[in-house]
Amino acid sequence: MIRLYDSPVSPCCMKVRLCLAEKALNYESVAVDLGGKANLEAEYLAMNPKGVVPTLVDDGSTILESTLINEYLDEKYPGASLKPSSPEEKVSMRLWTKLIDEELHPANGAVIWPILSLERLSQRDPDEVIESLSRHPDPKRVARQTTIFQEGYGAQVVGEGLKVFAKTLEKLESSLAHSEYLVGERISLADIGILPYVNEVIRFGLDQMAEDKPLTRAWFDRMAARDSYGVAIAGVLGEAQWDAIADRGRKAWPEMRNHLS
Ligand SMILES: N[C@@H](CCC(=O)N[C@@H](CS)C(=O)NCC(=O)O)C(=O)O
Repeated sequence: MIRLYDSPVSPCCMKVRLCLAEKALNYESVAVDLGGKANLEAEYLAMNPKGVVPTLVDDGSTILESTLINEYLDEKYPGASLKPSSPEEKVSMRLWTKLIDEELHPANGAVIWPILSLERLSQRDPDEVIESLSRHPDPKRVARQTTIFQEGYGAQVVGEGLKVFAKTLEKLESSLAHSEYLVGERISLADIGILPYVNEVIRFGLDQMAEDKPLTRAWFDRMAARDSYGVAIAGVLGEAQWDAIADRGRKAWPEMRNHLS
């Protein structure tokens, strides 16, 4: 049985759940309570030394890194292939997944983390929050989260992250002028990888960023109409929880938007 160490709103976990759903694979989801720092407990760190989700355990092997997990699942299991067939298109697909790993996901930590966390953290003792943030093994993550906790949405790092999101939306819009999907005419790991981040823009109250991106909106609607979106993304939270997140994003947007002017 495939086991996924999972968290509902983590885009990296969404990406893996989308892949599992597209390949119609059964799996057991083990919830890792990120708010309660279960990812930093010794038992979890022994499996995933970076203290992050997802972790996939399959056939006695532990597979880390969401992009590699999706490549692994696609290689290992039959069913619809989620990679294009030509070597050139495989490179195009991996340029997208590389962009996600190297730029978009780090930016996500600056743009989406505050929407999910700041309100909750602001109700706690600040010294205790800073101590708890400092326990993460990745010093860059600690520095980023601490700065955002102290400076809020005006922090420079939030602006830098937003610019990465804006640049990615531009790139999506121009790529989608040539085809229905990011690489060629069918869904691939590139679409699956980027969908959770576009979902955040649209459903976390930042939808004004995609206002002038009709092709990206139409691609999002096509992706959201698939069964995989329902099980891997939409269905993991109740409507009231989605609305509450979107509300926080909408309240933050006027301050966030200043970074883009
Ligand atoms: N490169 C990793 C990144 C994983 C990652 O950053 N996961 C986040 C959730 S999306 C996490 O576990 N954060 C825990 C924390 O910040 O304490 C991957 O793609 O799997």
